[in-house]
Amino acid sequence: MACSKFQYVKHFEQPHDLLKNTFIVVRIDGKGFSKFTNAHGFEKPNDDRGIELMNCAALSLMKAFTEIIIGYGQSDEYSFVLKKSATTYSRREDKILSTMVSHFTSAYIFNWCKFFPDQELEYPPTFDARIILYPTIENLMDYLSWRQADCHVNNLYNTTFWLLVHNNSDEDKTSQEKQAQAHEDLKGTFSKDKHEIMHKFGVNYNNEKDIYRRGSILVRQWNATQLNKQAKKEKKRKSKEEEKKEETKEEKQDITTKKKPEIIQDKEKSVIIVHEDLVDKMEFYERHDLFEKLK
Ligand SMILES: Nc1nc2c(ncn2[C@@H]2O[C@H](COP(=O)(O)OP(=O)(O)OP(=O)(O)O)[C@@H](O)[C@H]2O)c(=O)[nH]1
Ligand SMILES: [Mg+2]
Repeated sequence: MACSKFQYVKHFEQPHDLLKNTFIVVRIDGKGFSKFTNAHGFEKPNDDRGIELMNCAALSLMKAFTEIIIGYGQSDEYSFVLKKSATTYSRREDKILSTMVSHFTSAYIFNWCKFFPDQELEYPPTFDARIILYPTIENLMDYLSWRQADCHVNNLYNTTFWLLVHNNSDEDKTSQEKQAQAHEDLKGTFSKDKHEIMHKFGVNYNNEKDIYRRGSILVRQWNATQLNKQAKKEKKRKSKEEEKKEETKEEKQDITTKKKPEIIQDKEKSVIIVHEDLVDKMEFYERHDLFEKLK
């Protein structure tokens, strides 16, 4: 009786289901990381420990959520792409968003001491998150291109900026003043000007590490069951093609004696990390079989 009196409040909850047949992108971003990275002595402009910790947290998330096919990370942000047919939490927005950002944050904190053994966490880092739905693969590819182009632009700026600051030998200037000077020097400069400035200091931007220039891409691998399914599908497709061509007896023979797909050890949760160029690069998606995996 007492319980039923209160039950009506449940109806105030408004769960929202994400539109079917769309790619779900979850983007997580560090809150106030300009302050957080300063407070924890991160190297400027890129701290390998910080980048590896972000990648470790992302990997942990991708191991927990097997419908995430791609992760893309740079600076203090990570995007995760779920396949179009994903059914994680029945596509409930609040569950997906809150659980993923919570998992990422706790993995970041849980693994902190592995990457920063000499630096205590001064206060708990926080991440925000949003969900964006993309209806077409082209939209999704443009989204990832946009994030990687952002990484490139920011890294080009930051690399030049810190080179100017670190090479400013004016002893009367404080670090703050040197930074203000570098900002001033870079105002209105184009990409080619920044390359020239770097060149003056003997730095060739193209030799900077790929992980800095392009960020990190985590790509899910096929598991054994999927691989075998793929191989069968491919075999079927090929034999259909052959039928159409009215192949010769010899060709038929070749197909029927073709080796059975190899049984590969189950690597259900395996993910690889690459630092490739994906801006407008169809071949990136083809090389990693992403058109199939993202279906
Ligand atoms: N030194 C250093 N700083 C980093 C590194 N990666 C990220 N950051 C800092 O993190 C910031 C990320 O940018 P934003 O997300 O726009 O800034 P934010 O302070 O986190 O602000 P909000 O996201 O709006 O809360 C950069 O501007 C840097 O200050 C790194 O490897 N080294
Ligand atoms: Mg941030």
